[in-house]
Amino acid sequence: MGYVDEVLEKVRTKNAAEPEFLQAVEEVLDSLRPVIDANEELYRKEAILERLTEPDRQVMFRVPWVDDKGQVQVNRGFRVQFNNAIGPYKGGLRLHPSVNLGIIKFLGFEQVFKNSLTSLPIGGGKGGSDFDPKGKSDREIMAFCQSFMTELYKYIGADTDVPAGDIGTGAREIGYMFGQYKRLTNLYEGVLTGKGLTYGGSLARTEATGYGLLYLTEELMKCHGESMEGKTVCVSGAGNVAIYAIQKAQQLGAKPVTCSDSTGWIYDPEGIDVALLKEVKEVKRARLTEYAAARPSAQYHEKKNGEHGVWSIKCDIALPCATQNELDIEDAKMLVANGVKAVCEGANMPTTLDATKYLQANGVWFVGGKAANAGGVATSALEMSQNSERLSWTFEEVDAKLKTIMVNIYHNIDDAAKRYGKEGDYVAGANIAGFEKVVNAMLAQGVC
Ligand code: NDP
Ligand code: 2IT
Repeated sequence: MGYVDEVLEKVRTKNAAEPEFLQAVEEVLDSLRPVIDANEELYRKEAILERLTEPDRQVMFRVPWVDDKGQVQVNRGFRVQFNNAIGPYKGGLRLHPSVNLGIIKFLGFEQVFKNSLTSLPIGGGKGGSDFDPKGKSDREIMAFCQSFMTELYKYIGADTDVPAGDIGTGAREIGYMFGQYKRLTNLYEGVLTGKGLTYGGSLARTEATGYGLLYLTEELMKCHGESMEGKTVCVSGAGNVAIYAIQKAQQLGAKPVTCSDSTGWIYDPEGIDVALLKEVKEVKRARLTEYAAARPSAQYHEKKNGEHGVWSIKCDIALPCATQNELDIEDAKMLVANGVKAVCEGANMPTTLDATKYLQANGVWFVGGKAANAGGVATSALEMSQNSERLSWTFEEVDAKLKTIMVNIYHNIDDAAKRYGKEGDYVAGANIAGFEKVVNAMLAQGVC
């Protein structure tokens, strides 16, 4: 049995109850075969793949907090520090009832390769909790965040591990967590990114993941002789990534016509009204029904299992920006039948493995999340730099750096795919380019 299959077998046995983690590992190891085959003896001797698929450490802890009725609630907290070969652990905190260890491990594993692709010195980690922020008062959110940080602070630090936002964690939650970290440690340091602008946050971090997704998509289109001008774009999600993806798509002359949340989706043939979407989601924290109520051109559809939702709308470019496994094989067939040209992932692992293969086999330009959504964490690393030098850069400076990083990522993954005879396979290109840097660093640092 070849080295890749041997390790895959071991990973499946050891992590049988973690389907999302196995899915992420299978995608990466499978696409690394040409690189592994070329260096099999060395990598096997050094147990490179065993080391890459086992987190440095994983912390799980109780998070007790008191709700508005005086009732004590208990959630489970997680931080998985996956690999710090190229820099301190870096990655978001997800607050969603679906969170479990396997989900955090898949996100942490992907983060290692994504962070390497940014070209910045950041290792990979991820954390979160099964806490559901929906419907909670501000006081309840603060109580949870303070309790969460009361345990987490022992394991993180500006040069150790720097968490940030993800699903359910935005500026409000990062603020409460930063305040608690400061009280506990008496340190004012860049221990979290995505902070508010008055206490060390970076301009353009809020916009960065969505904007970065579009900078990469624009470069992809350009290199295939196309532009964004006049293109119809389908976006899923209505959170941080989706909102700023929609905004930048419009700025580049495209027409985003959909968005969605966990209960329903919008088709707005006149193009999404970003100001209204921001008001509904960022200010009121309301459902998309409120968007539809305020916008005559919008059609609202309840989410129904087995239906294609936003992927049933004819488009040139599809940008899944909600959550994992939200675009399956049936959705992929629908997109291909409707003539989609490009699919670029704003979310982490939103496309199932069979859907990815189907899109690629049908000539769709497909860029996975590790490359396409790396703009968020890249800008977090720029926030870390600003915190270290105790300076703040202008919006234009950060945005220009973000654009350069995303354009470079596209060319790096394109080149890596070509080097291994996989031209146009941007999934393989991203995994190979991300892997090479991390493995070089691991080999140089000895057995650890
Ligand atoms: P938000 O919490 O801001 O928004 C998430 C959106 O996705 C909401 O519209 C939410 O709907 C929807 N959603 C979440 N979970 C589900 C689910 N299980 N089923 C259906 N819809 C769901 O998160 P972000 O925009 O920050 O994150 C979106 C994706 O992008 C995630 O995969 C995240 O890991 C990834 N990402 C985020 C980055 C960042 O900087 N924030 C960076 C790189 C990747 P509802 O409100 O109804 O729950
Ligand atoms: O998935 C991701 O890259 C993020 N949620 C952002 C992580 C970060 O540290 O900014």
